[in-house]
Amino acid sequence: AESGKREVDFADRNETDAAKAKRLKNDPNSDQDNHNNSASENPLFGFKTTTVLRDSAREKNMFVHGKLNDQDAVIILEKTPIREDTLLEIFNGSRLKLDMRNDIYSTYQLQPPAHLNEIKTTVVCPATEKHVKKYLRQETYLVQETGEDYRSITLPYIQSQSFSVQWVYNILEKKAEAERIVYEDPDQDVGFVLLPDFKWDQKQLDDLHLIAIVHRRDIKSLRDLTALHLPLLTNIRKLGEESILKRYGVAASKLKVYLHYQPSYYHLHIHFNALSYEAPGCGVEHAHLLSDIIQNLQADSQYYHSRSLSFPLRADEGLLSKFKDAGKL
Ligand code: GTA
Repeated sequence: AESGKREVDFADRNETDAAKAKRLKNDPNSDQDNHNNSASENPLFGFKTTTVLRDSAREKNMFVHGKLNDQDAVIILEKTPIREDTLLEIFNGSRLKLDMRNDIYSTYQLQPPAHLNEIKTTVVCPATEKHVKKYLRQETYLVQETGEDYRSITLPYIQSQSFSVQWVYNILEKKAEAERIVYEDPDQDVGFVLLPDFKWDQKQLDDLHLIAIVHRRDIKSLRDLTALHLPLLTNIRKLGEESILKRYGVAASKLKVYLHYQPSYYHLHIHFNALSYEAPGCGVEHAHLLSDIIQNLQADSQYYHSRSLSFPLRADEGLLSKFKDAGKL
């Protein structure tokens, strides 16, 4: 399929403008630059932007809130990394427009073939107010939560309002993303499903990101873990690392394997990231290395029940108000 794709691109590049105009007149849909301009071909057709929640010129992404068929939606647009295996096509198959030339320096606007100019697009629709807040750029505050704070403040809050984990159950029940599963241990006690995180487009290994979702449905987060869960955690580490080595050729020594606290989704899942990749949420204030968790539980079964844990909260997050109301901030 790959060589077929290349042939089409080369053919397109050699086509004269007159020949292209003739081909498009006979079949307007034959041009790869043609846009899908109806709702049936393009589910984003007619999207009405309400506000840009955040954007970053450095990360080359934009989080947009708006209406899609009268429903609230969040759309995340993200330019994808340039891949080494596409360089030949970029250099030989692009249109170039000179911006400026000075001595040995020159800059261009390069238009690569359309398939190398994609924008990774994530759609959340219908989006709840909580989704909109999650993606809005905001001040964050570091909270220190004791075990008692967890039970009296955090737990009642997350029980009353947290993101639905329906997407997680869909994965475990093979109702969604079944074809993306990289590995599954079906054991209902220590088993899990390993699959690419939806932030990873799987086109390059530099930003490798998979998640292991446990089959058990009774573990919300790090806080629920005790030494009884060690067989589950060591199983995920061992089999997760082995399957990533087998599928992607990435060794355990090139991975960071961690849990978020607080997570967005309260069904235990473990992140596997390329070591050198600065994934959103992998900083020290948010991520706990799986190997540290295992050692802490080996030393003290109640470690995560009793210890204080720190985590960042966004300014308008309800949980932050609860901590403020309790005089903890
Ligand atoms: N395969 O349907 C799904 C799915 N959903 C709904 C979420 N995930 C999914 N994966 C699959 N299919 O890594 C993934 C998420 C995330 C993990 C949940 O599950 O991509 P978490 O519970 O620890 O949540 O992990 P957390 O910490 O909030 O992670 P999340 O959602 O990645 O947000 C952290 C920050 O990352 C955000 O504040 C935002 O800055 C950034 N971010 C989120 N989504 C994107 C995106 N699509 N593109 C770029 N940046 C993003």
